[in-house]
Amino acid sequence: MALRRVLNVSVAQMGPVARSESRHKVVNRMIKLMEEAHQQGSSFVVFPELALTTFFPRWDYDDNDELESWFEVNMPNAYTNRLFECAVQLGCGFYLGYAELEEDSLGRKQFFNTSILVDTKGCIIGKYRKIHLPGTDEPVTGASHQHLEKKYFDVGNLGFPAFNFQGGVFGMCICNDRRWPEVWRVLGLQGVEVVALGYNTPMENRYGLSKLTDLSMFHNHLCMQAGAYQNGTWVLAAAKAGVEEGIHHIGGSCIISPTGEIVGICKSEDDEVITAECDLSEGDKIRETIFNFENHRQIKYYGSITSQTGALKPNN
Ligand code: CDT
Repeated sequence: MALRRVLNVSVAQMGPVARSESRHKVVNRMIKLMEEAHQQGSSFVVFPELALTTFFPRWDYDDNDELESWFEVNMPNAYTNRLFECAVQLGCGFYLGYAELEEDSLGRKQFFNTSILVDTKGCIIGKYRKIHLPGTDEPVTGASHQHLEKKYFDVGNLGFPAFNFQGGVFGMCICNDRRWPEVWRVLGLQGVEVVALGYNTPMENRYGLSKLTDLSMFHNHLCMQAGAYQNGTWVLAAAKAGVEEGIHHIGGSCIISPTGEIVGICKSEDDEVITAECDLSEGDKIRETIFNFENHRQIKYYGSITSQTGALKPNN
């Protein structure tokens, strides 16, 4: 009989982080959340995208030093060390989103919106750098707020790797990535059983598509529930929620099962932990039947997915 592989996993939603809030204070909040996850019997906790700071791409910076101050050059570092120690003490691994500055031997700098998987020995066993960067590379005149991820971050250069972790296969993505089916399928093709992700999603998006709160939340869950079901994977999604520096971000952090059902959801827009028992084999049935990739995928008809970016209308 197949071994039951069951993990207790948590999502740690975070309330707003002020522009003036020190990393020291933010890490204190995160440690409290990790302790709560541990009390709930968890061995893995997911923190949001850019968890250590406010969502800094909402501003345009004249001063390069100020911009670079939001980035981490080393991980772990003097601020985050305590998180890594906590993982060891509590036997609780984690997913952490942060801004990463990488400098090569010639002093050339690259900037990434990054997430890592940390195990219960306090070791980084996986890294992902956000690929679908939303927003603009120049400030938008007259906008209520900026979203300058395209200006401040390089497109991730690690692909969508999956990792053997805690007895299962784990993948990662970050915020806007979750809206793209390609991400889920590339992870699905590596047999992921858990996808961890963090997000910062303004309630009112600047394209005017989601003026209604309901629609922002609906789209948030829609894409993740579809990704879960179509690839037979658990999804653990952590928001940075609430009104941060005047911008309202949705919460709705959740745990989604491989059937696409939401089995746990945060009720607040503040620091909050939810936990679920997650049978890593629960997606097997889906992956062996309706989404048996080997049996049903027809790759000779999927070429445009990788050869073409924009839509080309038929010319008849
Ligand atoms: N952080 C992030 O990726 N947020 C986007 C919204 C961007 S609106 C310009 C998201 O997909 O939620």
